[in-house]
Amino acid sequence: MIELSAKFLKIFGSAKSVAVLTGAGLSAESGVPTFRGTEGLWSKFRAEELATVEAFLNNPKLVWEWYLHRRELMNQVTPNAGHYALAEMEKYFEDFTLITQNVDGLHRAAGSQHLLELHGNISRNKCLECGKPFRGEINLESGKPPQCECGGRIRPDVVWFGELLPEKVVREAFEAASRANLFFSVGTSSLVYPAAAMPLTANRKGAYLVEINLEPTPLTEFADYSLLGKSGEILPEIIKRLPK
Ligand code: BV8
Ligand code: ZN
Repeated sequence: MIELSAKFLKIFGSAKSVAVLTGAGLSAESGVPTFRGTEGLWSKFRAEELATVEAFLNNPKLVWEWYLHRRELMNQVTPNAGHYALAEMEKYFEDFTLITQNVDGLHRAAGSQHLLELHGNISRNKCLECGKPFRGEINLESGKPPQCECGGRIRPDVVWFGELLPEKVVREAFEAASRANLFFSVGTSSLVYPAAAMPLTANRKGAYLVEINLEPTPLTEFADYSLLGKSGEILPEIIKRLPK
C-alpha cells in the first residue's frame, strides 16, 4: 500500500485543471525499453547516431532498420496499469490534458482522449521533403527509403533531435501547463527540451507539481511532491483515491 500525502490528496480532490507529462518510463512496464536506462534503446546506439535528420540522410537503411525494429516491438506490447490509470483520471477532471513524449501510441490504446503527442508517433510515416503522410509499405530491399510522389524520401513521422516539435501541439501543451492547478511528470528523465520545460512552467505558474519516477531527475528539486517507484503501481493507487 503506498502512503499518499494528505496535502496532495486535498489538492487532487479539489483540482479543476490537471496536466500530465509522460515519458518512456510509463511504457517500461509494458516491455518497451526506455532510452537512457542501462537496457535503454540507445545503449547500443547513441541518440545522435539515429534520431536525427543527418543520421537519416547519411544512412537511411540503418535508421529505418532501427525504427522497423522498434515498430515490431510496439506491435507486441499493450498498455499497462499506468496507461489505464491516466485514461481513468481524465474522466474526473473538467480540464485534463495528457502530454506525452512517447511515440508508442499506448496512451491512445488505453483510451486517453485529450492527448498531445509532442514527438510524433512511430506507427506513422511521412515524406521528408513535402511532409505528406505515406501509408505504403516500407520495403528496404532496394537499400533506399521508399519515395513519395514528389520524389522525396519517406521517413518515420517522429520528431528528431534538432527538429522543431509540431507548433500547435507545443502551444497547447504549454497552455495546459500554464493553467494547471496540478501537474504530474511521470516516467521521464526530464532531459529533453522543450518537453522538460513544461513541468517547470506549470510550477512557476502556481501548479502543485508531482513527480513519479523510478529515480530522482533534474526536476525533482522543483517538485512539491516526489514519488519514487513504478508508475504502473503508483498511478493506480492514486486513482483509487479519486472522489467517487
Ligand atoms: C528542439 C522521438 C529546437 C524520436 C525524441 C544541441 C543540438 C541540437 C538540439 C539540442 C542541443 N542541446 C539541446 C538540444 C535540444 C534537444 C534536447 O533537449 N537534447 C537533450 C538530450 C539535451 N531537443 C531537441 O532537439 C528537440 N527539438 O529543441 O528544436 C531546436 C532546433 C535546433 C537546435 C536546438 C533546438 C527535439 C527533441 C525530440 C527528440 N525526439 N524522440 C524517437 O523516439 O526515436 S526524444 C526521446 O527522448 C523520446 O521521445 C523520449 O520520450 C524522450 C525523453 O526521454 P524519456 O521519455 O525521459 O526517457 P528516458 O529513458 O530518458 O527516461 C525514462 C525515465 O523513466 C528514467 O528516469 C527512468 O528512471 C524512469 N523509469 C523507468 N521505468 C519506470 C520509470 N519511471 C516510473 N516507472 C517505471 N516503471
Ligand atoms: Zn513528398
